[in-house]
Amino acid sequence: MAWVRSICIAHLFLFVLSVAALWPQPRVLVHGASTVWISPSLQLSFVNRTSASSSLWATGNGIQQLLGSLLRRQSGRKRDAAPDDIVAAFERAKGLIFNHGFVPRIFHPKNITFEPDNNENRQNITTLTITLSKLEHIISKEQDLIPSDEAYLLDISESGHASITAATSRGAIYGLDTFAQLFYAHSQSASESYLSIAPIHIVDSPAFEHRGINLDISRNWLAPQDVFRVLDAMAHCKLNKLHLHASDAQSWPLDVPALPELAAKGAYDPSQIWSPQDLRQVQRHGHLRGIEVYLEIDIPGHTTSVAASQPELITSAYREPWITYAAEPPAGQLALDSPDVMAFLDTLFNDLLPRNAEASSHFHFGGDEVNTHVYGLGSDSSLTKDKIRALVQKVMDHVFTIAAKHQQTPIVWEELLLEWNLTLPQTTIIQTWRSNEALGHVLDRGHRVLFGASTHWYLDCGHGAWFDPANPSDPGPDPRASPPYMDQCAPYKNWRTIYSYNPLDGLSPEQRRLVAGGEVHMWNEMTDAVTLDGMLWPRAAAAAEVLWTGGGTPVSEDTTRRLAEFRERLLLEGIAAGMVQMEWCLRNKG
Ligand code: CP6
Repeated sequence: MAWVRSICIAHLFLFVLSVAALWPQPRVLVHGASTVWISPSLQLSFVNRTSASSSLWATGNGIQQLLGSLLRRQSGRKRDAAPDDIVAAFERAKGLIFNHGFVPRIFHPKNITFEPDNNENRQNITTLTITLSKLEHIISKEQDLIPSDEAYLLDISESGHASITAATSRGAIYGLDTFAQLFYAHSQSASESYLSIAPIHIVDSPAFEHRGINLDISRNWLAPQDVFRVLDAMAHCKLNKLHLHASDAQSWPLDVPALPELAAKGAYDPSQIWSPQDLRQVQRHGHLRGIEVYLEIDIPGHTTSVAASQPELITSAYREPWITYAAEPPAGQLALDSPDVMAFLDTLFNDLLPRNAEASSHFHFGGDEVNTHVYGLGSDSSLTKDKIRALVQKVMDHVFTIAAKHQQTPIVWEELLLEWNLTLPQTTIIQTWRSNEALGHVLDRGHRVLFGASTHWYLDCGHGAWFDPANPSDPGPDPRASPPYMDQCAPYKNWRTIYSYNPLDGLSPEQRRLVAGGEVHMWNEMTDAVTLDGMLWPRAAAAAEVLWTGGGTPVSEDTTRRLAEFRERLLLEGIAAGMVQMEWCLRNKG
């Protein structure tokens, strides 16, 4: 058995009884070892000490204000009506605790009885108090944390007093998810739940404000219902941005009412189109979970699917061998010198941007893998790189003006800055992907930046299975071979690879401030609705912990155990997450 043991990370399960298994790990967690149960009729008590309701007290002079807040405290808190999103999050947390009660079946060695006796006298949590209140002073005084409107405090006493304090609904929503993760269901009675680490004091705040997944819905069809499941899982690991890569060369699944032919002809099938209502429902599902859903329309490359409805807008038809002029087949890009393209972009973005803006202040305009050879293959073979550059600049300037009109902060892929050397509005966020060095180059240019290098955070790598149409009998790339191959970033990145990515390595504190955060990438050439869950989870959760805590933490036995528990909680919700560790390792000591 020695060989099995040697490939296991899990070694010692000490302190099984008194350890919490939260994902992501809170920034500050202090706890004891007492058991507290939770009542299935748990009530929400909501207090608002921020602007709206405190204006009630702010009308009088200072003494009245002080009296007011004292009275409020003494009367055991004045109850306000909780906003819809907090009520919804509270109900979800109760559902997680009571409907999907999580019994820690395999995570502890069989010979340790860790479960409390459910017949003993109990301390019960009957009310959870959620307070909205300014938090910065508490956060920055108590801990060396970056102030954030996503911060929350969570306290549970040995006698069952439970409270969450946050500055915003989003903070409260994250606090509620942490709250739900604290409980285990009793194995004899799934509706009875407990925690065994009271008293608990948590001070939590994210290291990065942008913690995202880039989800491709173009190469293979993903339904809004599939994306709901992505959002549910994201909420549990405090990811807060879903970047929908909503168009690409192969299909155009997004209905744009101002351009009805785009999806009607560009989607794979009429049943594989997102209506405006579909998009709105996905945005709403995200909003209720503290997640901003934003769109990418990738231009000027990756646009061949536009040719299905408007062939005159696209430069090149398919030619052999594709590898000499395109990142992947079919090749084709916007005909940058055509006035029709400008008119098309006007109609497209004036339709999409206001709808995107309902849920997000960001819009992604793509800009990756623009290939000069494609232009050379078109009607005007005299287009040099310099001429193409001027045209790309002009087109991007045009769409940035539309973005400004709709108060959207543009995001673009790194090439527009690092390869094309475009002049971009200073507010533009640059998303890097080709290497981690790109991060430093972008920072040198003074732009805000997103990390997520393909060496560590590409979830699609390692399939090596989709074939080259020009060479159909090719068995596919050797995973150890180098480009040019479709599977350029092999091998597969397992969750430990994802977790060990330390994006800030080598950055100065000034540079660090311009790092907005990062995204893990789910390009879906070889992922559809059936395999999506297992491709995303638990690996995107590994990225989520890096984004929440700041990274640089080596994988330990504790990491493995916490992630294995997190995965078990996802399974209970019907999310088919992949494995973290084989059961033998989780069950055995040493
Ligand atoms: N699609 C789009 C892709 C990729 C990119 N953009 C990609 C490139 C290289 C690898 C994996 C994915 N499939 N639109 C690059 C940002 Cl190895």
